[in-house]
Amino acid sequence: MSIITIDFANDTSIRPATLLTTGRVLVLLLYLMVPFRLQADDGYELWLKYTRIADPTAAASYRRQLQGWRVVSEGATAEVARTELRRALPGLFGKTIPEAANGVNHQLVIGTSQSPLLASLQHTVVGLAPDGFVITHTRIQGKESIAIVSATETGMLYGVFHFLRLLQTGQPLAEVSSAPKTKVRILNHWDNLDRTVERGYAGFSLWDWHKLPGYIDPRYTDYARANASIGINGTVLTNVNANALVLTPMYLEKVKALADVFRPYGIRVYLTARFSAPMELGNLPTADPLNKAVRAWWQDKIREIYTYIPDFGGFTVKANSEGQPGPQNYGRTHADGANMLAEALQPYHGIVMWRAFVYDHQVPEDRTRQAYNEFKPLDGKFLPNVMVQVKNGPLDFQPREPFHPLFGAMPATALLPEFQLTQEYLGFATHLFYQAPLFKECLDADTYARGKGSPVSRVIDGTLDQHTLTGMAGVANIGNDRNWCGHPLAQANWYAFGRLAWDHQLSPSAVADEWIRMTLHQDAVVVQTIRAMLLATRETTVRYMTPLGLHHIMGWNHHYGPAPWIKDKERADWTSVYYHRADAQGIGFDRSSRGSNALGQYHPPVQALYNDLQQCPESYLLWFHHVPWSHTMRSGRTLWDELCYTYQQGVDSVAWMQTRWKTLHGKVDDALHTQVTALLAVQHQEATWWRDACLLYFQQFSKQPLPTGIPKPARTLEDYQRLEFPYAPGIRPKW
Ligand code: GCW
Repeated sequence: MSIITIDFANDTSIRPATLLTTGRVLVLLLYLMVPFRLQADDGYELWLKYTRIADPTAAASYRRQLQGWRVVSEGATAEVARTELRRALPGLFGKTIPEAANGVNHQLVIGTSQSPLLASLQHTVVGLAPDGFVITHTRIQGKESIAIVSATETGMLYGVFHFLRLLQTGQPLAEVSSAPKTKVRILNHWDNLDRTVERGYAGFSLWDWHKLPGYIDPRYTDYARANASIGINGTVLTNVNANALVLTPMYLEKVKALADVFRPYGIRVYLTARFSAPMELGNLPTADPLNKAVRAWWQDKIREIYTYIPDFGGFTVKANSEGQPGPQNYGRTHADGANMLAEALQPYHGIVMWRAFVYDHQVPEDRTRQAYNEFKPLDGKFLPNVMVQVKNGPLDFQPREPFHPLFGAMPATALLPEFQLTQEYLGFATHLFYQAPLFKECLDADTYARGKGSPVSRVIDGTLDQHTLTGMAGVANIGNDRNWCGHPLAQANWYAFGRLAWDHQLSPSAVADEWIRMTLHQDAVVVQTIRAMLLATRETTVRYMTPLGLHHIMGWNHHYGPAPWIKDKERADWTSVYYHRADAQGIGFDRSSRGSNALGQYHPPVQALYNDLQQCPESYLLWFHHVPWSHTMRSGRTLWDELCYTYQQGVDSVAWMQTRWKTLHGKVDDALHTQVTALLAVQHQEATWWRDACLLYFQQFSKQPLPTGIPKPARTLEDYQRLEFPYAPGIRPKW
């Protein structure tokens, strides 16, 4: 819908009396239009749209409890809270709720527990984890009140966002006490200084380095609001494949400008540290972490950074991985490297997030075993302000991987799990893939590190081994696309990451529900339909891309589309044949005790679960076993037939999603409907492509026909093999 505005004031043919009446009519018209959207939903507002509460009974009940509101703390964060409420409440209720400085009956009072007015509530926040908050019904100065209170300003802001979420999702304004289960809830941006984004599918980087610090894009504030609303409190601005230039004064000025924007939202800024920076920027002959001059260089550099950004969070480091420099270049260990930086950061309370994503093609060892081999012996050797950052699985963000064996293997080390919100291996920003079920599968997996009931979630929230430095990292799926994440529904992954980093016990379904209600629609049928679609996406994609435990069979380098035929490259561990090992006998990577024994890196009950081919859950079958084509599956079908049917099921599920989405025509925003319809069609096409290309390729080994019901592929295997995508997104342009 578009509205035409007429500039009455400049139209001299309209007499003042008419002007008044016409003006009033226009105001009235605009007022009547408030509940409806004035323009197509372009996704920019994310889950902070604050559309009018649809259920009049709920709205009336909320209104009775909200005759006025006030924020009784002062400071930048309190001001942020006020601004958010001024934006949100009129949107939700269609009219302003007065700010009542002196208090009214049925008021909302917001502040920290240090505010004199909330002093009587101090005890309610004692013992809550930092930045936890309470929402409680109480009397303040004799007036019926709902109080939002926290020991910290950031916690107070989180409480405000939580309260708004209750209104947005139609929940009762009951008592709440909520505190984050992890401490460092952080996004990793793989953003380069030239604004390309490694594995980014939502446009270019948000950070407009060239215009910073002079021009502060208002979008930085909206980014901070969105993060704060879901409890994210840190952001690593730069790619882990790092560029040392970001540590120079010219860039630190720019980083400072961003940090200044984010600070009132409780968000700290972090950078990636290129290990060879002392050579590149400091002209030193070495970057050896035990070298005195190198250590002094980092100390000076870190001191300098803190003069710009007094609350700088610290560094993420990718070292000795995929060509990045690191301590091993000098015969030192990862602990030597991490500790050198940690020691220099320690006086400022900064931390080091040292990535465990390391593997070396010179090492004749199953790639999935290498990180454990490298890091397990270093357990207990890292300084207390180091976290070892471990990808959710032992390979690389595949549609399905078992949990990383380092979870549960380094009790003396703070482990930071890394998830990839950007969909490098999950259909880019074209496929609908709601990742909360993937995150949860990893978080809920039992490591058995201290016997049954030792899930990854308890390793990373510190409760299993009594760590206080805890967290969760997500590789951001954010770019400068108007809707932030490329696919209009991919914002759900950003949202779900934040919510689960705050509370890993939330269910993917509940999180989806919240996101849909806040972002798309409040109607029960719409919510149910979209939620069912979102929850199906993970399994669907696994089926049409990498069923039954297959992995890493995607396009070369850009990782777009199927390419199980990739072989004979400079690194075997970057090819597909290395992973699927299809031959005349069967398919799959034997990681059992008879094979690479990657399973041996897990605790015995986990080994027992997967080691026996007959017992192994079929979702991990080809991850852990090389299985004969004729193997009988639980369905009674042979492995070959099962593989074919599973690919087919994947394609069929996308078709099912298309029919579900069709039912929403006219119910959700038109532009959104059209866009998602088109993307689902692409997803269906690409799912079909995956099925056909993979089955044709594997058929060369199984030498069996496609079973009944599996359509004949539209093209030949050679056709699929010839496809090239020179400008697929997400890789650095070559110039
Ligand atoms: O998934 C792989 C990507 C690389 C990435 C690397 C990593 C940033 O293909 O692009 O590099 O992982 O996690 O370091």
